[in-house]
Amino acid sequence: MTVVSITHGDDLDGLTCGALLTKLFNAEVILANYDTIEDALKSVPESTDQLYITDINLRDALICHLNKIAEKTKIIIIDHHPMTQTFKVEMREKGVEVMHDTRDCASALVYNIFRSRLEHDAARIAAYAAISDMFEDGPIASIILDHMDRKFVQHEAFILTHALGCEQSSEFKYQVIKDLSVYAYPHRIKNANELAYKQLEKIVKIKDIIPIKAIKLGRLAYMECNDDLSTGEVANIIMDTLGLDVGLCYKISDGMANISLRGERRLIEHLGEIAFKLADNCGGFGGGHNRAAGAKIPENTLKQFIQDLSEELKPWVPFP
Ligand SMILES: [Mn+2]
Repeated sequence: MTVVSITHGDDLDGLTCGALLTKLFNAEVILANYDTIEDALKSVPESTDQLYITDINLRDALICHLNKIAEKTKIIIIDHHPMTQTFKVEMREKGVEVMHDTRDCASALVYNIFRSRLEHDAARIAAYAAISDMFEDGPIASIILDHMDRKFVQHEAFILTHALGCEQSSEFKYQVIKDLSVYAYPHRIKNANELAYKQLEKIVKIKDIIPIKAIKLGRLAYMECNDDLSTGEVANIIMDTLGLDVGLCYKISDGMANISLRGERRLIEHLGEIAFKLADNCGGFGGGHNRAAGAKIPENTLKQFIQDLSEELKPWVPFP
């Protein structure tokens, strides 16, 4: 049986899904992100028996591509990003299996579905993803983590998270998938420690720049980043450095702005829902989780997007 896995290639949750599916089915893993998902779907060979799509927020605009694949291939979507009802219904009508839960990370969902076929060590792989994706409190992840040496598993998860923040080459990502699929310890993965250290140094350097470069707007601060850090990482560091509720970071390429939003732990607003709505108004697309979201919009609408976002974030009222 030929199994293909299309998974999010930009973070550890996506890579661990790929690793578990490699372990289970010897799947051929295709790494994708929101820029490349369409091409990834088009590249699925017609001879594929099963296609797993994990940790990717599938937008309604991709339904036509999925329908075409579903004619020949069994598609299984396992994800935790908010999903429209239209999407779920349309997919299920085409025989696509949709396993969706927003409470855990995608890798914990994959682990839970196949746990009877996986070794005990697979739980660690899902735990790394839960920690990295900030889904430690999910119903599956919390049970897994309750039985673990939490400090050890957290340290391993963060070595890998930071290493991946520093080294985004597909060569390194495929090495990580291969090693995790045989339950390697992250600190033993080639170059992982050195890369994690390098990433921490990069973070410290960007923290020095933020107070000078970032612009504050109510509960939000924003900044462009053109270096080799990810917008998601920088958005988090903006929030951290300035002590504000939401950090926004963007990169411009080909007339489009790629935006990441990160919010503080107790944020009341849902950044994913806000990003979905505002990006749609701008003629782009967006979405994501409560405290971690993203959008891609035409560059000339960026100012409006930021302005609208600051208005969505009502002035914070301390305990009434
Ligand atoms: Mn995820």
